[in-house]
Amino acid sequence: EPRVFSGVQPTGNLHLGNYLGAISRFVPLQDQMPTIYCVVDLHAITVWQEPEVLTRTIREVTAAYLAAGIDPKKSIIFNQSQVKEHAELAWIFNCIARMGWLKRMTQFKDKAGKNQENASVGLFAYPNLMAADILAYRATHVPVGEDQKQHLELTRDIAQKFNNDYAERIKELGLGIPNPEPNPELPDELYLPLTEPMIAGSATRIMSLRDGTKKMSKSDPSDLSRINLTDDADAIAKKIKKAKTDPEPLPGEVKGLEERPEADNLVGIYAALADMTKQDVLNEYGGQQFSAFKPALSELAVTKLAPMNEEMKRLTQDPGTIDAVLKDGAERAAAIAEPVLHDMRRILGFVEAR
Ligand code: AQP
Repeated sequence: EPRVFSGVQPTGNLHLGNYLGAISRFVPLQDQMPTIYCVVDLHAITVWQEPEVLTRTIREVTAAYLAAGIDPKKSIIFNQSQVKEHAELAWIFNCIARMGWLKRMTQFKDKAGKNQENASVGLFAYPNLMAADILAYRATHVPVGEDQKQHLELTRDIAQKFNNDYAERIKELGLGIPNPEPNPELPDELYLPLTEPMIAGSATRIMSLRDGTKKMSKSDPSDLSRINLTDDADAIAKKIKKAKTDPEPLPGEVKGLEERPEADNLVGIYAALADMTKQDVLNEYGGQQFSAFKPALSELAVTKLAPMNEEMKRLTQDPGTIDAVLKDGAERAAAIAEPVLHDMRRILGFVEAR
């Protein structure tokens, strides 16, 4: 059974990268298969969060989901901490994943910085919780940006090891599903699916507006580096005007964007916002200077983002409605995750209350 799961952390300013790389792509999927979209607050506390700010940001990400067009009747929208199965399964995966696997994760190295000794244990174990988020629903597809690719590979490794370690038990209990990708390294019946990342389109990695070699990020200290979903038209225009570029005009062919990270990024943003390919954009703007391209990009960004910005503002003024969406979503999410955890406890051999 195909099923989509994805999440966004409530950790500050949602930006254009989060929107184009993830949230905007969640919307069409809800008409294709069951979809579960989570506000991953347990992930957020792997680094310090001011409690009042966290509460506000959880509601803000929920508002962004709704304003982007995710329909709470079609999709399940909830925050992670309301469904206790995430934390429980993460513990089980802490015992499946190997230290060596986690030590290879580049995001941990980036986020922990030089002083790894002082990073929280949660930051190190973050990918296990992410695997739990996905596999508590036995989700098969995860739309994310390029930066999450390594974590999704780890999710597959965890599922694979679990399926292997408990192969006999899964069979005995009659809980397996036939392996859709027969492979000599795996048993012919699996309990956990091998999840596929969905990383596609021209916006899988939006870069900082100040440095075309760095990812656009919520935690970049420079606000000029990103377009926030809460920015108004003036702020968007100012940031695009100040965006770093090189002195050359835009090339006519995509190949001409190689070695020009800033130009490549701005063309990619235009393409993603207009739902065009980069080549389409260059067919229109190739040969032109940034002084002509930037105002066109600003206008497009404002047209696309302003209605969402308005709707987010309206929704965040009514926390009661947002909290009701989250509660309803959490109940529907728990109804899927509870039986999965029940099976997992049986597979592991735990004695449950009866
Ligand atoms: N620059 C980006 N381009 C495309 N996609 C991106 N995503 C993040 N940055 C970009 C995607 O957005 C989703 C949610 O991300 P997250 O909030 O879970 O965490 P993150 O990847 O750590 O995001 P940030 O904004 O970069 O936060 P910080 O600054 O805290 O590291 C994911 O699908 C992600 O791929």
